[in-house]
Amino acid sequence: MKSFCRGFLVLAFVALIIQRKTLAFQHVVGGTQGWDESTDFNSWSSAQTFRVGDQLVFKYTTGLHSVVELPSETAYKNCDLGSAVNSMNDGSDVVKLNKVGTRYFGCGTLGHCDQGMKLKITTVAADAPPSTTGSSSFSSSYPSLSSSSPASTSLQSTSSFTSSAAILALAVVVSILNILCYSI
Ligand SMILES: [Cu+2]
Repeated sequence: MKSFCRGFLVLAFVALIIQRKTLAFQHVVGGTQGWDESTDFNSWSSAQTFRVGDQLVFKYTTGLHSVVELPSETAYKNCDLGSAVNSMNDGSDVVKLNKVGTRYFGCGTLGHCDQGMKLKITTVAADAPPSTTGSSSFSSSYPSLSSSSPASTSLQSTSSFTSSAAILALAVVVSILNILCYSI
């Protein structure tokens, strides 16, 4: 009975580690201000760690703005919307960050990109350490679990919160199993 219990415990730990590594985070672009001319996208993006598997969500009023993906640093700097490689206008546009590298976005509405409504982000490997300083504790890599930054907590989406809650629940289950195993 004891060995069975220990075996199950190991499996539970493995499940916990796997889920931790595959957790996708949704970054709502611009935070609570969303995709808007008044948002400071440089300061928003510098506070984020974008990882392979994460998603960007552009939230804005349909018709007022749009999202175009630009192919290069030059196109980004010059707001060369004619070179766009992708464009979206649903008001809640999701972009999957599926590989390491830099990506560029701008608003497709005339003049908005030139006013600064553009975003440049760099995606790092899924297991890369967070860009912001912090301890290497379980919670530091993901803003949704961090209590030190109320601003980033408010950025979390429902789905990333659910994933984090699931991991916490699993961690609690593993802890309980651990206690049970040693008390048999
Ligand atoms: Cu716009």
